[in-house]
Amino acid sequence: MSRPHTTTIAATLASLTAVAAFADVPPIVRAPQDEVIYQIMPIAWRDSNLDTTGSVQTRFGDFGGLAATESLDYLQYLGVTMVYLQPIFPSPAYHGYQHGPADQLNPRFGTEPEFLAFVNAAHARGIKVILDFVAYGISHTSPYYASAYNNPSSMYDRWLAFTNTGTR
Ligand SMILES: [Ca+2]
Repeated sequence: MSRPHTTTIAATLASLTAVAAFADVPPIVRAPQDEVIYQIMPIAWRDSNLDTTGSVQTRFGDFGGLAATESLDYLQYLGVTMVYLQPIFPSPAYHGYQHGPADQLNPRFGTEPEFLAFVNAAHARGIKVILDFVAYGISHTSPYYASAYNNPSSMYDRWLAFTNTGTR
């Protein structure tokens, strides 16, 4: 018997796969053991828009920074064939490992066209892009959490364990 959340996860993964399928340049196929993988925490990578948080210039990394010629030149110089991006979904956590809606991109990093521009530029250099989708943890901003909090009849109630301490 299929559980409701199985359908939701499948829809999310299908959505992410669909985004990848819209990339203009298909990736080069290699055996996994032949890949040279480089892990990137997007917030700590190259900034392209001199962003600020309040009055502080934070210059967080973003999709434009990933797609920058200097970034791709560096990765290519290292012989990288696959970039592993830590979570790029909306999240209250800087590292992204407590995500909110997983069918959206974190606007801190840019837009979907900017993300796809990075993917296409990477593919054009023979570099694949894989995404870290966090299936084991969500944040209080997740639609699953919002539905299940104080609502045992939620279809997501069984996904989460709540305590009675009055805290989330
Ligand atoms: Ca930035």
